[in-house]
Amino acid sequence: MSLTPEQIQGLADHVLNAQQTAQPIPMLTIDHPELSVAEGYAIQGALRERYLASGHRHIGWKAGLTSRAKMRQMGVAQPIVGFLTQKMAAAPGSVIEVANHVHPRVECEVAFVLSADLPAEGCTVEHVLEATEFVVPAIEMIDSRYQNFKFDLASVIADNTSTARFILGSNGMRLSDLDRKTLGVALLRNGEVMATGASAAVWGDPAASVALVANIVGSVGGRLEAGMTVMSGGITAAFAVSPGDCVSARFQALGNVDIRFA
Ligand code: OOG
Ligand code: MG
Repeated sequence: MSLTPEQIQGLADHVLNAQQTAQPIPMLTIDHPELSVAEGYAIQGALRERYLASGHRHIGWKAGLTSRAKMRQMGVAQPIVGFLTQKMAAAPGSVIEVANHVHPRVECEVAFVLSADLPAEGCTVEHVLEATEFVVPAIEMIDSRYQNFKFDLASVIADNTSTARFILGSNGMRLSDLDRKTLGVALLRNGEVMATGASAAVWGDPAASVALVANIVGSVGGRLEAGMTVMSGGITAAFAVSPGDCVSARFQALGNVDIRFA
């Protein structure tokens, strides 16, 4: 690493300030062109400490950039992980204030709820199938804190992979009752279909994406634990939202999840 521990802490404060004030900042690699993936995760870890110190509970993890649609949209072709806390969750059907965010976008995902810990190394699909209690339909509202929603790999990792809010549907289903690779989904904004997709778009199998998350998290010193929620990654591209918008993700078999914006 080329950054000092003080610089890592300083950059975590810088990103946190952008998140809290909803003011866009240039991506970190403008001032630190050598910023590495490991340093990105070190900044994300320092950011997580700040969240936990202010009353957030760490309740899960998320995959980012696990589908071609997302990689193509963002111009970054490597999967990444971020952390989720209880205060980032929004109830289905509730209202999110756009003004609290920089330039929010929505995407549809399958979320996994774990009943057992996953290995931090060598995690496979079989481990995930065994450890998954149920899956739920989900919407993630991402919000890059970087100007024009433009970033590179290290910068987006430092910004907790654009994590802002997530909405879990109430209809939990066991994986054994689903064909988890061919779940169809339509993402609607104000009744208009913005995108359609199938769950295999996520790393060939959303359970494989969860295994990937376990291994990446393990490589940076964390673990996917029993009781945690894991967002497996956006199936389609993400879409911008404005005040007044209603967004609905309608999944085959899993049902719907809706959120409103003001
Ligand atoms: C990075 C986060 C990506 C996903 O599901 O792929 C993500 C971004 O697109 O801003 O959450
Ligand atoms: Mg996502």
